[in-house]
This record gives sequence, structure tokens and C-alpha cells, in this order.
Amino acid sequence: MITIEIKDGWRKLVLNRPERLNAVNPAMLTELLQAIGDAEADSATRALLLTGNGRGFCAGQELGPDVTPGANGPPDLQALADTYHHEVVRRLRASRLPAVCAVNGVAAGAGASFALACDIVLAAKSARFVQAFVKIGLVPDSGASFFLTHSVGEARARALAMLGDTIDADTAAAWGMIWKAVEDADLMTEAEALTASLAKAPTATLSRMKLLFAAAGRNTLHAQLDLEARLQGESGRSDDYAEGVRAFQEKRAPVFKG
Ligand code: T3D
Repeated sequence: MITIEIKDGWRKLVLNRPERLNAVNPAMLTELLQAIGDAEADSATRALLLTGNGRGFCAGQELGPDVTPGANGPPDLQALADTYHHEVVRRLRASRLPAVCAVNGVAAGAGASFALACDIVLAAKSARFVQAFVKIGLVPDSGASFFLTHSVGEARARALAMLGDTIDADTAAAWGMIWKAVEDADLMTEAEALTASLAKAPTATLSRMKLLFAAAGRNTLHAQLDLEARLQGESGRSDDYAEGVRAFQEKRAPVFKG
């Protein structure tokens, strides 16, 4: 259900259940968590690309047996979210690796959240984002209420969540939900080139940037300045900084190893 392609310095993780628009279930999310963990543990991997196979990116939680109320009462969605969906979001956000998402088609419910948990999101022009939760009586989860409030602002976040409206990739880009919308035919080439370029970037510095952006939403300016100074100190002591400055002075491309 998750296909892993190992490239030169980066890994492509493909949600692979196209007949269900890559809707996820615990087994698939266990595989995804394992794939993220394996990438993290491999020192040769410096970036991740997440995408979907077929005409969908991810239709959110599979509306199947795991979440269907039955004779024994309602399913425990809190436990399900905490163990699987939210763990994917936590792992992507806490990862030392920059994560790119190529949204190749519809991204609904938790599927949209997984995309927004990545650091840089590209979407095919034909892709759609659907806050599908309300249509089945659920609240936004997997970080949707957080990501939307911070990216598109509270007014749009509330309306998207409460109405369950669909927005297209151009609108998502115009509203600042994603980095950009690209022609369908160009999506994978562009996303792969972007991920490959991140794999050549100073990985530890990108990892520090992730810490900065995670803190920016809750910190005061003063606290953020303190954090920037501390992380800049760490960056300044790194071999990658020395290499970056040397490469600038020698008028050549830097070779980062951090
Ligand atoms: O504990 C927890 O936190 C639980 C987790 C909750 C997080 C969530 O993600 S809740 C939201 C769950 N997802 C949805 O409600 C989305 C349901 N799907 C849709 O609304 C639509 O399928 C789409 C808007 C995504 C796409 O529409 P469309 O018209 O392009 O495709 P389709 O014809 O509806 O779907 C194609 C097939 O995929 C279809 O199967 P069929 O009829 O060809 O055999 C459809 O049933 C299947 N499919 C789509 N989404 C799901 C799904 N099957 C199972 N689960 C799905 N989520």
C-alpha cells in the first residue's frame, strides 16, 4: 500500500491504493510510519517526497470497518487518530528531513492534512482539497484546524471546515495553503527536481528551520529572536556553514554534507 522509491539522496513515498483514491487505514498508516522512520534512520537520505498513485492523492480515512459504528458501539476515533493519523503528522513535522508533497489529485479529510504537514506542497492544477470531515459528522483532525488557521487565516479556515467546500489547487495556492499549483503534466518532474535540490541543501540547517517555523506560531517576537539566535549559533558552528562561505569565496557551488 506504500511504495518506496530510493533515489540519489532522497526517497519517494507513494500512497498506493488507487482504487480507493489512496484512502488510508491502520495497516497503510503503519506502513507509512515505518517508511518515514526508515528514511529518517538512513543517513544517505536527505529529503522526502510524498505523493499518491492514480487519480487521487489521498481521500482521508477509509470509510470502512475500522471506523464503522457496529453492534459493539461507536469506534474509538480518538485512539485511532492518536495512534495513526496524528502520528504521521507528528513524524513529518518532527523529522530531520525536509518533506515535499506532490498532490496529484483529490486530497480529502486527513489526506489534505497529510499534504499540509509537509514542508513544501505542490499540487497539480486539477487537484482539489476537500475538508470532508463535516460531511460525515466529524471535526477537522490530523492538524487540519491548525494548518488551515495558520495558512489561510481563521475566516477561511472556519468556512472551509464548516461548509466542507472543495477548493481547487489554484485557489489553494492563491490563499497561501500550498506553495504552488503546476500543470498536471509537470507535477512529478517539478516535485522530483525540487526534492533532489533539497537533498543537496544543508540538511541540518533545514532541520533547524523546521524548529523555527514550528515555534513561530506560538512564540512572542522576543522568544523567536532568542530561538533564531541559538539555532544560528548552531548553524554557524557547522561544517556546512564553513563550506557555504568557502564556496562563495571560491565562486563554486557548495557541497553540503550536514
Ligand atoms: O480517528 C480518526 O481520526 C478517523 C479519521 C478521520 C479523518 C478523515 O479523513 S475523515 C474523512 C474521510 N474521508 C472522506 O470523507 C472522503 C470520502 N470521499 C469523498 O468524499 C469523495 O470520494 C472524494 C471527494 C474524495 C472524491 O470524489 P470523486 O467523485 O472524485 O470519487 P468517488 O467516486 O467518490 O470515489 C472513487 C472511489 O473511491 C469510490 O469507490 P467505487 O464506488 O468506485 O467502488 C469511493 O467509494 C472510493 N472512496 C473515496 N473515498 C473513500 C473511498 N473509499 C473508502 N474510504 C474513503 N475515504
